[in-house]
Amino acid sequence: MAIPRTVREDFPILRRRVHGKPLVYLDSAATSQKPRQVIEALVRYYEEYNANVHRGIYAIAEEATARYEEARGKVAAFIGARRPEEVIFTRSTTEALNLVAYAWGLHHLREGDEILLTEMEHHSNLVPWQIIAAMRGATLRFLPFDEEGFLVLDDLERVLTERTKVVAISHQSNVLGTINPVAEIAERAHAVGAIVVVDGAQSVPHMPVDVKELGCDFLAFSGHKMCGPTGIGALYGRYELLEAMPPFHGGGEMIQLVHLHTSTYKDPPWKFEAGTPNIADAIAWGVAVDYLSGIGMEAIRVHEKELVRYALNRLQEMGEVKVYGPRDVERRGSAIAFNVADVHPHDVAQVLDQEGICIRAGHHCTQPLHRRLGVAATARASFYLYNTEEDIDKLVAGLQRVRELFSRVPR
Ligand code: C6P
Repeated sequence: MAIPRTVREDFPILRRRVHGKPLVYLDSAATSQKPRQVIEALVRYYEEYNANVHRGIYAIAEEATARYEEARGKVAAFIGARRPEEVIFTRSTTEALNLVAYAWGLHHLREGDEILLTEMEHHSNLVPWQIIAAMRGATLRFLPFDEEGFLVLDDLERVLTERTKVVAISHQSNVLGTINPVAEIAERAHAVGAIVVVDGAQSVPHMPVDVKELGCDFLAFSGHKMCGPTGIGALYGRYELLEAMPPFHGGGEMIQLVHLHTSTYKDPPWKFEAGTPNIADAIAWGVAVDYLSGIGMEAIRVHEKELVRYALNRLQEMGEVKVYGPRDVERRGSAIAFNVADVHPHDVAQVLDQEGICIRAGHHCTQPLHRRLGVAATARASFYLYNTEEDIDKLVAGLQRVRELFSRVPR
């Protein structure tokens, strides 16, 4: 394995037992576990320098401000942004995508304009665009995916036109695991004058991501999926675009001058960070970024590819397990959605839970994707740097147990 087993010692929760069994955490696509370093950074902030940022002129407030802005710099460098000011702290990927949809979309989209999405989008990269499209009289169009779970790029000719103003796509599907060719799509989108919004919720935590290489205009991602705390995420935006955008939320901290009828605003990114931000979590996210960088994103990607290869083989050996999404580990990430014969995924998850194994079951906030697959729900196992082949062996043993239990049910 590319990452030593000892990395698990950094994650206190992995010592837990559930239902008397050691915890096997296979739901990192929903949220990752947190290393001790990140947990300690949260405690340190509250114990040593808890103060509001950009306001106080006393020592601990200055310390909090410096650490908060330092975290912005770390996150910006992590995704290859040209400057820290291109990173806006948000609550999550969801809030980041809503920020672009409202602040950019509401002001640039006109009747007859088109927004191009894919059929594999998470609701976070679909519903905000539905809302804005309805408000502006714009139309949504969709790039389909094929039987293997790859986007049908040949269809770009048909769906990407002079009317397309936004192309919003996920970098990596949270269900199929597919890694989409964002750079290629971005080039085609820019050629027709569209902006490119990338949902990086599932890619940024798992592989090296560089916004310059992707060629995107916006990138949304969440701290909690990459060893950071919940409640913190970011929107990367090209600085010129951020400068031209109106604010998303109004309030304290985002203004320069306020009169009774009008106000002027700060420069990006502060123009988009109204009110007291999520200070502790931003700082701890910076520590998470240091942690991941210390291990190396390339090493994490290699580790996950090995796990996925192993898991796909083991699941295939089982028979009666249908895996959705590509088999080629070079073109997919580490979320594996599957179904076990006709056993409902909730039953699968419940049986696994009794073995201390956490997976997710349901539609994973991708109802249109599941409709396209022709199933109401799937079970999903997802891996991260702390998972091992032994975890996958336990998953497979748990699934054998599912089969034993449900083969007794008369059909
Ligand atoms: N997917 C999953 O279990 P938030 O919740 O805002 O941090 O992230 C939203 C989001 C956006 N895009 C993609 C591709 C995602 O996978 C997610 C979150 C979790 O798959 C929770 S539904």
